[in-house]
Order: sequence, then structure tokens, then C-alpha cells
Amino acid sequence: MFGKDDIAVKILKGKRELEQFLSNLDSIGYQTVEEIEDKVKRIIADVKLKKDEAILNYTRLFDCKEFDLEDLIVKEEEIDRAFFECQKEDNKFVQALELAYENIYQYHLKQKEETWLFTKGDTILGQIVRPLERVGIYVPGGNGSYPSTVLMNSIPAKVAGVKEIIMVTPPDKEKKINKYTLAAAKICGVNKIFKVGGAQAIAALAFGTELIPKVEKIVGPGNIYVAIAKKILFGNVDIDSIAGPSEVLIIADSFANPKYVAADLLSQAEHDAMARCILITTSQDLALEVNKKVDEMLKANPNQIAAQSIERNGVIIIVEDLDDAVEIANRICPEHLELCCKNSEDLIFKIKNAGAIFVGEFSPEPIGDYIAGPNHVLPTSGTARFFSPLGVYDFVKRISLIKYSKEQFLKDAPFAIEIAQKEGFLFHANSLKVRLEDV
Ligand code: HSO
Ligand code: ZN
Repeated sequence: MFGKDDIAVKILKGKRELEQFLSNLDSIGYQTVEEIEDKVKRIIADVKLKKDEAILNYTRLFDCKEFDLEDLIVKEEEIDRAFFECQKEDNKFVQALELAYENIYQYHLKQKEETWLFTKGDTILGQIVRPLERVGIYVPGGNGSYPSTVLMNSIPAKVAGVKEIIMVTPPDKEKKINKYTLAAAKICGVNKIFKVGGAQAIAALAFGTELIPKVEKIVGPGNIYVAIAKKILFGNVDIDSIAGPSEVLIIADSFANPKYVAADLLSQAEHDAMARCILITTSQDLALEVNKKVDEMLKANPNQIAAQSIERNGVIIIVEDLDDAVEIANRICPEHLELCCKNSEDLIFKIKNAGAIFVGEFSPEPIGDYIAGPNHVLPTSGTARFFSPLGVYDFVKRISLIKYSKEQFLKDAPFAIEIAQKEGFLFHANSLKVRLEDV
């Protein structure tokens, strides 16, 4: 039995507790804090007006007192030095990044959209696919290192044909940025790296400064300031979706290995004290076993963030059958969905809402975070209802193409005139009529 200090995932009891849990989830969504929004607006206005001077002031204020503008751009030598240091420290890490690069690249090649044309008589209609010219990738600073984030955000842009990838990341107090992040940037062929973070980095990329080029789209995770800046500047620049805390939902039956299930719940719990770990199972025994393992694992490797996330947001739901499990999962729309059942494959196409589906006991979520190939930037907070994983399609735009032949024009124009007249746009009608009259 559990003692007072034991950490357990809450097992929901009965339909009422389940309904309450689900309706709380519905009300979460994207939240913004007015006070932070005001600060962010001020930073944005400042960067728009004073450009690099504002960047310098904010970087000195938030990140590094001794910072100068000449520190802003990361020099080639610094990137190469970081790469060689990584190789010297642990060449296996560099090899792992290279394998990840290859797998992610191959997977994303499949997403490439082609330009298409078709003809209707002599008329040509079509859609031209064009990459964005220049994109910005935000990489968080702080104590963490984010090589996998660099890979997942830049490879789809590369595959799409984006010419220039600009990375921004805040410097530490010694003006440095993380060497693992730099090594990943080198492998990905990131074109320029700037030591700037926070809302000021987003504003710089959106408007451009003397040193930092203006981009068409900004992707990559960041703190609340970064998220709010992206949201405010959407429209001046395109952005990826706003990421919430990570989530994993595991559907498991009595055949699942409780050790694996517990380990997978914890793997997401360690991301964030607000991360959401949910197990839906047909087996009461499995639920109890998983809880025991979670506690054991947390005691063997104490981790405050993971423990908080498990205690605050960890939930086990016991269901009658797997169809009920699927129905609840579809309502929750999790970022990551693991199927750990005897016949996991049978459930795949019943899933309507999820960022990514991991099938069977040898497809734990972290294999997807790093190596498998699909993107790990996934819709969170229920947005899998309408958003997709980050992909090549996020770095292209489409242009429609219309080339009418005279014959087809004569056939179609009268219909266009009908609609134009009803809309009251007589010059639209006229543009069509003057041609009809000529022939
Ligand atoms: N699971 C995270 C991605 C990540 N995990 C990066 C480790 N590093 C969101 O899908
Ligand atoms: Zn992860």
C-alpha cells in the first residue's frame, strides 16, 4: 500500500469524476496574462523603433550585462569550436545527431508538396508551391540544451527549400550559448545564429534590425514572453502554433508492461510541472502496478518537476473496454498517444484526434522525440482537434495559377458576370464584358 510520502497518479473514480476532469480540460486552452502582455508590447514597440539599440539594451538587462553588439552574431569559429568540442567530448552524441538528421530528413521528404497544373481545353489551372525565403527558429536558453529542437524545426524548412534559416537563442551571463545546440545547428546547416532571446528576439525577426534580418515565419518553443510576442506579431510574420505543456495519453490493456507504461508517463512528466500524463486502461491491476512503478522510479531518481506533474496532472482512468478508451482519448486530443495493448494496431484508425500515435510497446514517446523521424513539434492543449505536427507544409506557400483560353473565356465569362452583377460590382462585370464585346 502507499505511504504518506508515496507519489501516486490519481485514479479517477466513477463517471462523475471523469466528466469533471474532461470538462476542466475543455476549459484550459491558451491562456495569456495581461501584465506580461503589456511588457511584451512595450518591448516590441521599442525594437520596432530602435532596432539593434533596443536589442542591446534588453540583452544587457535580461541576459548578460557585458554584452556588445559585436557579440550578437555567432561567428563561424564559435560554431566550429562547439562542434569539435562535442566530438571530442562524446563522438557518439554527434553520430546520434547525424542519424537523427538522416531519419528526420527522410521522413519529411515524404511531405513535400509538388506544384500541379491541369488543363481544361486550352485553359491551364494550377497551384505553384514556393518555399518561404527566410525563417527564424527560436531556441530557448537557460540551463537546458535543445539540439533535438534545432533538428525538428530546421529540417522541414530545409526540405521545403527555405533559403535562409536564422536561429536566435539567448546568451548566458558569459555571452555563451549551448554547445550541443550549436553542434545541431551546424549539422542542420543553419545559416545565421544570433545571441538574442525573449520577446525582443521575436520582434527583431518580425521587423528586422540593422543586423538581424526580417523573416517570413518564426517557429520554435519559448517561454511565456516568447509565446505572447509571437501571438501579437502574427500577421506581421507567420508563426507556428503556440505550444502548451507537453502531454502523453497511454491506452493500455492488461497485456501492457506496467514498467514501460510508468516510464513513459514519467518521460513526459519531466518536461514541465504542468505536463499532463494520462493512462486509460481496462485493467485495474495494471493501474495499481503502474502507480507502484511510478513511485519506485521517482524514488530511485528524484525529480521535482516530474513528481509535481504526476501529482497535479497525472490521472488514471479505468474503462470497461478499449472502445471507451478510444472515445475518451478522442475527446482529450492528446499531443502524444501511446497504444500499449495486445492488439494495438486495431485501434490506430479509430483515433481521430492526436498529435502523434505511438503503436506497441517498443514505440515509446521518446523514440519519437529524438530518432524515429516524424516531427516532435506537435499540437498541445487539445489543439490536435485542428492542428497538425510541424512539417514541410508549414514552410511553403501556394500560389494559384489561371490561364484562360479565349474559347473557355467565352463560355465562362457570362456566368461570372451574373455573379458580379448580383454583388453590385459593375466594374468587375465590365472587365469581363469589354472582352465579350470584342469578339
Ligand atoms: N516531447 C517534447 C519534445 C522533446 N523532448 C524535446 C525532449 N526534447 C515535445 O513533443
Ligand atoms: Zn520529450
